[in-house]
Amino acid sequence: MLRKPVVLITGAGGEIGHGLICRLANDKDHPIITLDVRPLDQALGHLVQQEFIGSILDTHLLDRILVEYEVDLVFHLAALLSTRSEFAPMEAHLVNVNGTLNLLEFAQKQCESHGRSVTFLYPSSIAAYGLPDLETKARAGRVKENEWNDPATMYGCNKLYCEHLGRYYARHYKRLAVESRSGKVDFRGIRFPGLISAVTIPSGGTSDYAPEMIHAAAQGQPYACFVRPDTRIPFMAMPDGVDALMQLVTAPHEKLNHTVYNLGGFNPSAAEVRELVLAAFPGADITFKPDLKRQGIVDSWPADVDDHAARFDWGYSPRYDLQRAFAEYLFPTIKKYYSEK
Ligand code: AKB
Repeated sequence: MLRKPVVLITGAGGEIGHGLICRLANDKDHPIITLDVRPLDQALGHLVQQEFIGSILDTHLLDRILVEYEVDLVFHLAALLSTRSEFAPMEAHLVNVNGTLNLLEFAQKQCESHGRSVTFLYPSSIAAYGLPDLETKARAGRVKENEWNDPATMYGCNKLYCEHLGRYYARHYKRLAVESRSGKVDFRGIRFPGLISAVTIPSGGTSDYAPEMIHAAAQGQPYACFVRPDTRIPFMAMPDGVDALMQLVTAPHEKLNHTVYNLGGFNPSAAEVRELVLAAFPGADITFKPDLKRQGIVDSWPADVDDHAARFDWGYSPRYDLQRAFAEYLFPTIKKYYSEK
């Protein structure tokens, strides 16, 4: 029996996976298989060829997938986010680092078995940066990929290290072997800012205050924001995040001068997000009750990122600036979403 060529998405039930499955499902050339610890929502489950329920730490399960399928493209989305990782750093390291290593090894074995390269898409994060204080953060402005790589969270350390692991598999894997085995895994990373989706609510992250504020207002629930009003980090609308992943997949290898790219979208302060939410949902009850510890994490992330490299190398060009994201995507989609629930 021939193995079937497919795309593998790990952590498929998460926020990015949700948007990505809907997008990839339109493309009949790319049947999807997924791996997640929890079953997918029924609506998503119908869009995929096979759903594996299990952990990225289960190497027997990965071997089974290797035997059954030819994978040319991996979206490795499974991870514990920053807030959750800070409560369980050992578990975070296990899932975020060992899990990623398992998937890189899986991709390498896939290449060696079907003889083609495997494109490996890895969502890194602005958490890979660490600014020591607010004064430095203000002075640093839009940070470049190679600046301030001193993450102050377990999640950020995991992301930065896995970027390096990806580069190792792509360029140096088993460099002392008689026959070179590197250059088979085509690792491509994106350092995502906070992502805001109109149809899913994040959990376990520290950029969650913006989407939480919007979704609470849309449901008529009060919300106490856990960061100060002047807090500023970059965000992007989920459709732009999914578009970017798809664009980076198809970018010609020779155009890519980096293994990991910053992406920016817009970077409102928490107070500016609140104002936009109040304009769309007048009377929404949004207050500020900073949690100093979570605040410290967000304060260590840059106020904005320099995404010139992505724009230049593979034509990244987000559809949504701040106004358009709220007016044309978030508010209409969220209102419809909750009215149909
Ligand atoms: C988190 O808050 O942990 C994530 C991220 C910025 O990577 N949303």
